[in-house]
Amino acid sequence: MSPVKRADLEAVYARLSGPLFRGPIASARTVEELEAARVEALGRKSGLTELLKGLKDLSLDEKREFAPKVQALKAEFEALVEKRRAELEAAADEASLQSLDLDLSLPALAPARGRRHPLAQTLDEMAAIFGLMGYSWAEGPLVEDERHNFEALNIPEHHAARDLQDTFYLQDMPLLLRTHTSPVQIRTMESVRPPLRVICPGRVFRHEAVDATHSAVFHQVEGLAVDKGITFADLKGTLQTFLQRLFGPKTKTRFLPSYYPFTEPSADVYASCIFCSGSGCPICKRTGWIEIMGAGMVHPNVFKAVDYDPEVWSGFAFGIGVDRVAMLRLGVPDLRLFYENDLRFLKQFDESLL
Ligand code: 2NM
Repeated sequence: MSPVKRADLEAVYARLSGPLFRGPIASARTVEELEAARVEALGRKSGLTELLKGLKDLSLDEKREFAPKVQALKAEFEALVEKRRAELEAAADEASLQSLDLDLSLPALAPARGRRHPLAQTLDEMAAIFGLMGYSWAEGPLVEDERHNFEALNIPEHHAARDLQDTFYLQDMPLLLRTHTSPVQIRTMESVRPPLRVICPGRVFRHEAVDATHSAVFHQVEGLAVDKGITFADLKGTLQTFLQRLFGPKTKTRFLPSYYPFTEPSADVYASCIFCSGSGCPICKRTGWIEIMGAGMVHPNVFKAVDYDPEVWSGFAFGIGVDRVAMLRLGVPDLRLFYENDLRFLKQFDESLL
């Protein structure tokens, strides 16, 4: 390696370490300008690359002296480029924020929170009470056949309930929209052997004129308990416990004789008025009592239809209208409000209300 060569390298180094390349990097006003300055200082055709290549022609001692200086210069250039790049990007971010006119000190908008529909809340609470009493939850199809909706329930062919006036039939098909959730109890008995305790919550359909207290679509929680030796006393105790948990421990209950084709004997079940505690008010029509549910001992014909021996097994069943209970508990005067789904209405029912 000649001294001339070394003198050349020294000259290049001196030129490079001056302001010639540092200046354009530090004062670049755009990312594009910065990139051009970087190529000048560090690119393949730059003096620095020439220097790095020239190192191999130096003697070992010269290399030891010179190489670290060149490497340091390269590192310094690279650091300068990165520093300027960060400055330009920060300035660009700031400028775009300014142009968006954002106030980052404003509190964030709370995310919109949904809630259970008031009918679903009411249904869930009833189901939970039976859940604690050991009942399981069963669901079934909304479109049923006549056997599960009527025949197996001891509702004969010419019964009024089967009339087109009351039931939605599917066109040209032997199918209908279930008029109660009892077909789910029939399906349960067809598939499991007793003993059993089950509730069947869900949507049901009746061909009815709609008004403040009637809807063609409404909801039921029906229930069924079958075992050896179940009596009407079990029915009374279970439903009294249920109503006291639903309406409060001071609630009194009353059972009046009634008629359903699928139960014998049958009863309508009343709770003492939750508004006047029984002293008489417009809600209970001055009677002090509000009719809440129907119930009874399962008719032997129902057991025969599902191949349970009525000489061995007995049971009680009951049906509650969810919509009416929701109206009473939430103070809603018109059933249609539950089905219009106006958010201004629905928003009033926090899930903690019940
Ligand atoms: C009611 C009233 C009385 C009832 C009976 C049955 C079944 F399937 F076990 F026979 N399910 N639901 C029943 C009994 C329903 O609703 C007012």
